[in-house]
Amino acid sequence: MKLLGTPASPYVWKVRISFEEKHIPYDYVFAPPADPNSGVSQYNPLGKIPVLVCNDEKCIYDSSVIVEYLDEFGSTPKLIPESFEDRIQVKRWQALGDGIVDSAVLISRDQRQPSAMRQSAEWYPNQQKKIDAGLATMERDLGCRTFCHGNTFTLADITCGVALGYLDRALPNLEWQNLFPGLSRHAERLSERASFRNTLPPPR
Ligand SMILES: N[C@@H](CCC(=O)N[C@@H](CS)C(=O)NCC(=O)O)C(=O)O
Repeated sequence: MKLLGTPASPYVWKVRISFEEKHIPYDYVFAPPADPNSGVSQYNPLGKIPVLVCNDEKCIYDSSVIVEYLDEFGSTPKLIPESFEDRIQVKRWQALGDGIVDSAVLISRDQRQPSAMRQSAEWYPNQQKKIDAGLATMERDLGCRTFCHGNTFTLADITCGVALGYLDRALPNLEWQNLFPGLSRHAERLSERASFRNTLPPPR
């Protein structure tokens, strides 16, 4: 199996952590989506990374579908629980984490634009509000627990950790740690896991 992606993409990071947690071997191919020679559009009509190209040349995207695919391989640990209620809650955490990342990617991209090309003044607070409300919900739902959902590590923890790690890299001035001490402790715990350490994107 080969995974097309770049170290800067938080969605690729999420998939790479999942590969590590499942102990599944894979080839990681550096493939910037904007480079027409990267092959990304050939495998994903949407031209986005990550893309998983299986040994039978089947192509899988986006990150949530890839993780679900990987979760069927190997026995433990199960990243997405079997039971309906648990599965839905873990996927809700994923939606929250990915949603925070979506807004952070948009803001970070906009901040790198020349001022004449930047979004309007109303646009920015709207994206920021999604991040703030998303973090507040995560903080509340995590409470004092060790894992985002249930008593074991799941995809909920991966997506939460990726969102927090990505905020640190892409929007370092946000300083969310003091406002959300539970999330801050969880980010610390997650950063000590081998899967997070072995795949940590390089600093910008
Ligand atoms: N929902 C998708 C998002 C993927 C995504 O937006 N990837 C970005 C890189 S961070 C990308 O490939 N952008 C190129 C483009 O939109 O043309 C997922 O979870 O895989």
